[in-house]
Amino acid sequence: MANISLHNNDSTSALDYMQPEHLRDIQLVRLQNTVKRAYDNVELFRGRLDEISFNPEDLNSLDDIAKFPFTVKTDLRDTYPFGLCASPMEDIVRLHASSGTTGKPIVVAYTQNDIEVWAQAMKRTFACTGIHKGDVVQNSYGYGLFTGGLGAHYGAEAIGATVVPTSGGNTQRQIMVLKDFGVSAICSTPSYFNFIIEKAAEEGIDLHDLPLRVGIFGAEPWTHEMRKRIETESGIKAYDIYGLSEIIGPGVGIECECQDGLHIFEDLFYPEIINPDTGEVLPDGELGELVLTTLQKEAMPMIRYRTRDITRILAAPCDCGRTIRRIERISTRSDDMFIIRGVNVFPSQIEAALLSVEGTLPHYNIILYTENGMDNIEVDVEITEDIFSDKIRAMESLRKRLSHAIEQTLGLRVKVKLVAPQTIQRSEGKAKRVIDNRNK
Ligand code: DLL
Repeated sequence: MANISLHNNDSTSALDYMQPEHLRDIQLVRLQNTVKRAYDNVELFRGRLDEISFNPEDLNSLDDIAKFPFTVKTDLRDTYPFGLCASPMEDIVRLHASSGTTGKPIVVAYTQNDIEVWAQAMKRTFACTGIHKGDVVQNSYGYGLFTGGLGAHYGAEAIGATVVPTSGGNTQRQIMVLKDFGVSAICSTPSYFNFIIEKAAEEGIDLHDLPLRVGIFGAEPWTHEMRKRIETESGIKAYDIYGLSEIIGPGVGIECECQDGLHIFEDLFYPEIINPDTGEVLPDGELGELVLTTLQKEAMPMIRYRTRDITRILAAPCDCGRTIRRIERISTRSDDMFIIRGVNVFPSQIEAALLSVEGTLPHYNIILYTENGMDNIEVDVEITEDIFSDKIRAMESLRKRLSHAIEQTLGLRVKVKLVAPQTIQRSEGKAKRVIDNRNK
């Protein structure tokens, strides 16, 4: 193995253009270190590797990874709060937590080195979107236990940009900052940016007139149709950013200027796609669940973590020239799916159908309910003021077009309700659009 630098602290973006053999060499050394660290310091990993009689010293090929058992979210819950830590508490300089809908959150820990690796991952993330020194980055991801705020913050500083740490919420102030501080890039959830667009319009501000050029949107699923809406309404280029607390936070993957899949920083995170039902590893190009192994995390190494996020690896070279592979935009999580009258339905399919029809706004709710023992879907969608104040006939015609578009996509008839602008609750972070009232 010739002359491989295992430290990515100085030159960053060069790592995105490595020869695949070079990358694999780096991945193998880092995987060996990670597995050894996990085995030596984390009871759960040691127990699982002992169970399959695997000695970390025997790991000599990347293919060995397929032998390891998966790690799942309940492993973090069961070992709450620090059971998966591989570093002593005095070496841990930061804790974050992901809220989850029920029970205890999952807690994630970072050493100083982890924080630096993360900042470099986020620096590369921003570089992919053309953000550079001299840009003013408004960071509207929540600061706090959520990884979005501080994750993006350190990366933007690392690239030399000016960060405005607005965090989420206080939308009027967000707009003032956008307008007055020469902001050229914004980080937020796509749903929150939609809210900002709407509020700005109410104040008579057209985002096309501002220096804002780039949006870094993620932390929740969004569709191509939503991207088109955002780009048209604001005149900016909207990039999809992916990440999860268990692996590091934001900075696992990002789109480049081609906006055709998200590059994964493969020297830091080893991706696999599996069949979620059987656990079998699938070849590049096949749709399945993304499984990630951290290659440089110290405080909380993660081996074969099942993300529940559904995607595929796009192995074809990207036109941008980066050699790190891409994953397809994550349209759904395996646990977001619901089954209605025998049909598998993903919320993103409904979003795509709704936004393909003119006259709708990107604010909607999906309500699941039971009637006469049958499960049904009602989609409440806001429509533009023009249509809302128009004749009943125009509204009925729009409602029919929407029902038709959804039926075409799902193969299922659903109830569509047009609601007045401003009726649906806006989100300042991750949107919650599915309301499950079944059997209530
Ligand atoms: O959402 C980290 C993050 C912050 C990512 C800011 C991007 C920007 P968690 O709160 O742990 O971490 O949630 C992770 O959110 O497993 C996905 O299901 C979902 N998710 C994150 N980014 C995307 C995306 C942060 N671009 C979970 N598209 C993940 C679709 C996403 N889903």
